[in-house]
Amino acid sequence: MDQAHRISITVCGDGGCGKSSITLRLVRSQWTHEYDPTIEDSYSVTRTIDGVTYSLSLTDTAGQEEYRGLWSASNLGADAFLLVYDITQANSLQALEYFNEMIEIERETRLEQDRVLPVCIVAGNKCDLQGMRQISARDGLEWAKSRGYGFMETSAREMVNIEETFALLVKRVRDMRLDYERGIKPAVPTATSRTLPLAPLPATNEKAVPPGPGSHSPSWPPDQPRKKGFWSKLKCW
Ligand SMILES: Nc1nc2c(ncn2[C@@H]2O[C@H](COP(=O)(O)OP(=O)(O)O)[C@@H](O)[C@H]2O)c(=O)[nH]1
Ligand SMILES: [Mg+2]
Repeated sequence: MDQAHRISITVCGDGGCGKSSITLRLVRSQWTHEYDPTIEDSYSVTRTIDGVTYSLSLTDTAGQEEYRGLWSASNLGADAFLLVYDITQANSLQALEYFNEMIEIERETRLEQDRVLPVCIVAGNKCDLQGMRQISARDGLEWAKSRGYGFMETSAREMVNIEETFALLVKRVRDMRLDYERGIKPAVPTATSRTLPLAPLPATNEKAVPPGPGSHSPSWPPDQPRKKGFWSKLKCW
């Protein structure tokens, strides 16, 4: 397979957010409860997106603070980063700042060297744990959007948006490379340079907007129990 169809992805985020679970779900469809948080591992998997087969190499990093020193230059050299946080841990979105700072330095370096810039997608994981939610989808989306990154809520446990997240990532890398070949070089990624939302985000608990006049939404009020499949309808930014 030629280089154009190879994509390297670094999965990062705080310890316990579900990096290994997400990675293993994609690679092996496997769900187990505990993975050794100290282990950094790499995997290869192929996916066909829009008729083109890509070889993805994923690095599942060891996210806990004491192991961050193990982050190698090769992790930062990735074509794309999946920044994972845990929607049930209030500080886990903030923890992405650490990784984002490294990625921004990397972006500066690539700009200076006239290389293709990295693509970043943010994943708010554990969206099956609605009752324990600490970070609203809106806050996650805002964090991502303000940096020009894509956004998804995922559940490795329920296998929600796992394939979709990686498909989005592959498409953005593909588009970024095409732009680069055509001489289109964004100085900094901006929210407006990215794709528009595919669908409105579902009403989150605190900021639901009532339907407009004449609308008879059967799902109003938003607090009523949600039907199974709700999260599988959650679209990306
Ligand atoms: N409920 C739920 N638990 C999850 C999910 N993803 C991971 N976990 C659990 O969260 C813990 C940490 O997951 P792990 O993948 O080891 O996180 P890592 O340290 O980021 O690699 C484990 O107990 C997983 O079973 C998810 O989507 N939903
Ligand atoms: Mg892990």
